[in-house]
Amino acid sequence: MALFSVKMRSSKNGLHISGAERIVPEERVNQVVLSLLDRARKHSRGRPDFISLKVEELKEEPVYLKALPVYEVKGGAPTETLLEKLFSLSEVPVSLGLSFYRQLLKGISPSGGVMRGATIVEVPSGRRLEPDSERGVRVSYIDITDEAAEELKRTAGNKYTENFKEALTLSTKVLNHPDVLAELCISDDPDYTTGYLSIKNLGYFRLFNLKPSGLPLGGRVFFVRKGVDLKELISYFETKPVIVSSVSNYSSVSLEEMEDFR
Ligand code: PML
Repeated sequence: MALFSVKMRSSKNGLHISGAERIVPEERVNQVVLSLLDRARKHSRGRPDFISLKVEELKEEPVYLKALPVYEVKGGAPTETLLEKLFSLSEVPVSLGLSFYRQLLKGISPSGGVMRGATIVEVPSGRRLEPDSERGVRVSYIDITDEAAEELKRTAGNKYTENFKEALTLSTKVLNHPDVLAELCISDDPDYTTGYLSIKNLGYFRLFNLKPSGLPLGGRVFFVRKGVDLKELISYFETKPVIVSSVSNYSSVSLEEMEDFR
């Protein structure tokens, strides 16, 4: 059965308000278009004066993936201490990881603001590889099945948010690329202080106070292996359809328990 990508983005006075996408069978396209339209019009960031809806038949079969395992990082220690420990479990040098964490909090675009897409960082050199550092690289053609989303809601309980579902879907696609070692994400929504670090072969680590409340800065950093085929990597992020069709565990981990991941 033919599958369709449905994408929505909205803005006001040229400034981005919201965006979302789905991949659905033909018979659900009308319903999904209406629900994305509804979502665009009721966004907490304000009433848009521009909404774009794009419907497109997929030209290739999607890859079906199991979501990354999720670990809620228990608080107690300073955020940088938690990140230091997590980066030490990855192939990203701790000093490089922390330096990009600080850059995200300061505004990582050349003009000192938020990038629309992600930064790509070569490990271990720290060289930025994204062709346009103001725009960054977008990850597109992603969705999660209703069944997997329901299961995620059940396992995450009161820690579930739509932002979390969408971020886990995106990160599952990103980490599935063999040359991606880790992804660091801080929301640019001033009120959303939960972010994550996903680590190759380990999972998605949720950190609850990754930035101070009220800060309108953030973004995503993809840490990649030296020698990566950049053209192929960007094409994978931007064009390969991926559907998350099942979920893994949702559990919590303390600073001390992180040692068990070694
Ligand atoms: C975003 O705003 O796009 C990032 C959302 C990060 C979600 C983190 C989480 O709740 O696990």
